[in-house]
Amino acid sequence: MKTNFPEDFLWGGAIAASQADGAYLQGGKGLDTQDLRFFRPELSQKERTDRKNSRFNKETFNKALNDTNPKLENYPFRHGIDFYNRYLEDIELFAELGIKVFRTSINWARIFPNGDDAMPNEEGIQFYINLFDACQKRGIKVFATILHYNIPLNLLTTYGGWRNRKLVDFYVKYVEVLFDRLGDYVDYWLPFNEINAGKFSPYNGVCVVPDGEPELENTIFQCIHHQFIANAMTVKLAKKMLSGSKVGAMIARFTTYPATSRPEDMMQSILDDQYSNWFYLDVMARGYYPEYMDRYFKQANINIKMEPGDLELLKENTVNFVSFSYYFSLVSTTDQGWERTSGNLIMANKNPHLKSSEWGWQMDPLGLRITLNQVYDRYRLPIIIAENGLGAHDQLENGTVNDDYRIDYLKTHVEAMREAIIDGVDLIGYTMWGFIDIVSCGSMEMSKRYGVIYVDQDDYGNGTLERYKKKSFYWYKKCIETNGEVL
Ligand code: BGP
Repeated sequence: MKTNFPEDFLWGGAIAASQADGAYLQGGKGLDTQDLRFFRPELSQKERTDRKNSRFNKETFNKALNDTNPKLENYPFRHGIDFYNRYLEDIELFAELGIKVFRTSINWARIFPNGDDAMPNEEGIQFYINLFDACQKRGIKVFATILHYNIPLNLLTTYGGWRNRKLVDFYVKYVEVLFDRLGDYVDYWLPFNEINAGKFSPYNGVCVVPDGEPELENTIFQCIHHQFIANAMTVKLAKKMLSGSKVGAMIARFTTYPATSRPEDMMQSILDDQYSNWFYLDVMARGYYPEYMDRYFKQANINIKMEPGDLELLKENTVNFVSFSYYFSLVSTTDQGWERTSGNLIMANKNPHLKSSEWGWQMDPLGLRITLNQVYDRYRLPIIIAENGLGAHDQLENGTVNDDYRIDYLKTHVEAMREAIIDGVDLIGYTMWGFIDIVSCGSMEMSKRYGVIYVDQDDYGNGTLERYKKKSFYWYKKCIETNGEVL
């Protein structure tokens, strides 16, 4: 019986190109869809936790698209934490922390600035060779997200984004370059970050601006089908081009409980689980559209156009591992008057038994053990927790941050991971989200910090960008050194 973390457990950290790299037009990179997302200084922090305030509508999207005089501080993703220019310094810090694996995303618009370019951008490829080589030289494995929401903007404005089946061809051409030029540096590949984001955060997931979309749900599921096909094509290419690398699936995990013991709430939790979580991993890990979705598609009048061979492609190209982001849990109920709170990507039903973060996310470490058991029992595949962490306000004092609240959050979640391993779950890795402070994806705030490494920058882009080790840096270093024994 496994009573502890495996000797080769992959303790790590995760970031995303859009939220960290900056240098949005440097090195031959083209504009991408996340470069348009803007910070709203007029809102309070509380107002920013409400998803509707950070989402595009047609008017705000067009305003950003046609902004001829963009102020950098209004578009935090355009400067990030300047990781593009500071990655060597940061990797030294990551090596000191002792991480075994580093998860980041590759920016498609660095490789193909317009997405439909005949040839790739050599300077972009070289950046990733340098970055991943620096990791390898320090004994850090690479867990590369191929697409973390941001497609080259031209693919949206000229081709309509993921609703156009052509995106599959552009994506496959992009992946061929990655496998050919970066295949020797990457151990774990993740074709899509949170592939269910298309349903819950349409602009992030499938680059669809919801309002003014006549058949929104039909469009979203057509886009997601194209992403399923692109995912399967990536698995197929990996079999042909790569030896040993693993390709995985990932969702944003919405772990949910019935709000009461009423059978109606139990049924609602089963449906919520199927429609929010299992559907996406089932297609990529089991290789077919599950029957329970027939009911959903019929009720929502959704008709997905498939091409000959699509179902065979899905069946023959399932993933090698599964992963998910886990931050919070929610409850399912048929009671329309249930109290709501914020969560990752969504507004959620509040669980009265759980405490919430400053952004309203319900902290539930035991929920992580529950999730790991559920996911492993369903797929019997190795699991990597691709994201987990606590977004909080931090106060830099005397060159550090006394973030005991973050240590408590991380400690209880690592303990839940250990319990799941003792339950028999094949958990192989954990990449703490935002382990170096980066710009929040949901609220575009720098002040929503996840890191064990503090970055001196505020919500408006002011600061020295200096990096500082928080108290949690030393906690995580010890956790890694002792393979999860000393917490
Ligand atoms: C996930 C995204 C990450 C990250 C995380 C935390 O959905 O994959 O990019 O943003 O959420 O969310 P936030 O940054 O809104 O706190």
